[in-house]
Amino acid sequence: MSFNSDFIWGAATSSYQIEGAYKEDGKSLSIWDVMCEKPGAVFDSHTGKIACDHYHLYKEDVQLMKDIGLQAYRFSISWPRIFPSGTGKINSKGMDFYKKLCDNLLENNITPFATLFHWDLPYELYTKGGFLNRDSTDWFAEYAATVTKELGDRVQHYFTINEPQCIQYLGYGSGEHAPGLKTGLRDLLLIGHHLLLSHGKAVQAIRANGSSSVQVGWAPTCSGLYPATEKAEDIAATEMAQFDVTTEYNGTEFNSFGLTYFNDPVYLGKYPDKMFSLFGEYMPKIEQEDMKIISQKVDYHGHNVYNGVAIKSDGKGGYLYCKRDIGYPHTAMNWPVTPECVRWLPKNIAKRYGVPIYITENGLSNQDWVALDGKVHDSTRIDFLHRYFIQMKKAIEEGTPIKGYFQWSLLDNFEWSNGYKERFGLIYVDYETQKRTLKDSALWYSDVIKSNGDTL
Ligand code: GCO
Repeated sequence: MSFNSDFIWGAATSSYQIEGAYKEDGKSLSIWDVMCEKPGAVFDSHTGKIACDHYHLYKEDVQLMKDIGLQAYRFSISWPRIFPSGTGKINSKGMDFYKKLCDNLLENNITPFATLFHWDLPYELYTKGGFLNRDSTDWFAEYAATVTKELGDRVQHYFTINEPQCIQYLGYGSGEHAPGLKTGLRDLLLIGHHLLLSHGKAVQAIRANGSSSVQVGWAPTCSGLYPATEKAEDIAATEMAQFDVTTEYNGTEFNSFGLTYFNDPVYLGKYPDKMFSLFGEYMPKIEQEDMKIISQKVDYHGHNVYNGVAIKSDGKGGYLYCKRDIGYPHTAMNWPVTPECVRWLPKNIAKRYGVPIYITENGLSNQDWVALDGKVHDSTRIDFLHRYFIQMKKAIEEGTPIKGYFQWSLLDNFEWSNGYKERFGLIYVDYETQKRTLKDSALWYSDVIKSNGDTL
């Protein structure tokens, strides 16, 4: 068995990272617009004011997607374009942009997958407490209801929230992301709970307001653990590690990057028991209906996965994280290249939660430039994707229900605190001229799509 005939090959982006037009047509500022003004917050003081100017160039970008042969496109909607004040009066001009984008995608046979929230919270809502405020769950539900009603039949696939882990920890723990705060454990756990509740309320809102066949899930991330060998004890140790809750991650005191902390509530209707034993009195107050709302049935699970760590058994019924080899392969952003994560993580997700899965992000930052012949020869990206696709194919052959794959990213774009330093795109963007060039990897991906993976 290979990829199913209905397997979906796509690419992904997010609003703040590509759109630009930061205060056009009634859009208000998001927390990222404000973060970019903070000295030292973003590499070389880059901002998303113009980014890839996708707001104006979206038709050209859709044509490029068509040239590559993408079957689906995952993009996100900018909340401050729709609701400049965060709630209340809709800004129709902002909404029109997404209607036109979706119409254009559909005319070109590209299925839109819309993410409602990829981190660009309206600044005005931040001043009201953002996700620290329980009201945020209702603000988000109102926004979700409005967008799905407005987009109607155009969009059948939604993701509520992208990477709650990063919103919570990078935004409010390490402060590396907007709003750039360093709060304590109690606040982090409270934000986590409000993100979960926001997701649940948005699922309800989408079902109540979207088209009759609308489908919805969310798109978290986590490290994808894989066994050091295929010995049964290492496979069992990997599962144990993947499902575990720990306090520490990369030297932090709080690990929001595990799988089960954010996903057990959504799929099993409860936090892992270990959350209570580890964090006890710091856990948020859980109101009576909360877990029921959080665990609304979803249609699929989206997962952003880039890398992971090899795990082995400690020989005593526990697990050990393996040290990386000296000189291990890593990307321009220093992320390790670990293709096995796209085989084992989805397998373990499906095992624990029994849900169909979309890989909603995967890819790498590479040192790309336009060569003397005018092309972009990103052979490293081709090799990276090839290795990851082989592992994804293995997972599917083993029966893991992966329904589609979205490469991150369609375009080189604004990589948060790294600004434009990192290039993740299948398409090279010259930020001075906004000229786009299909990289070699885009052409290679195009062949993979055409053959539905048979060329791998
Ligand atoms: C994330 C975000 C993307 C990033 C990408 C590369 O995973 O952090 O969803 O916006 O750009 O992952 O870091």
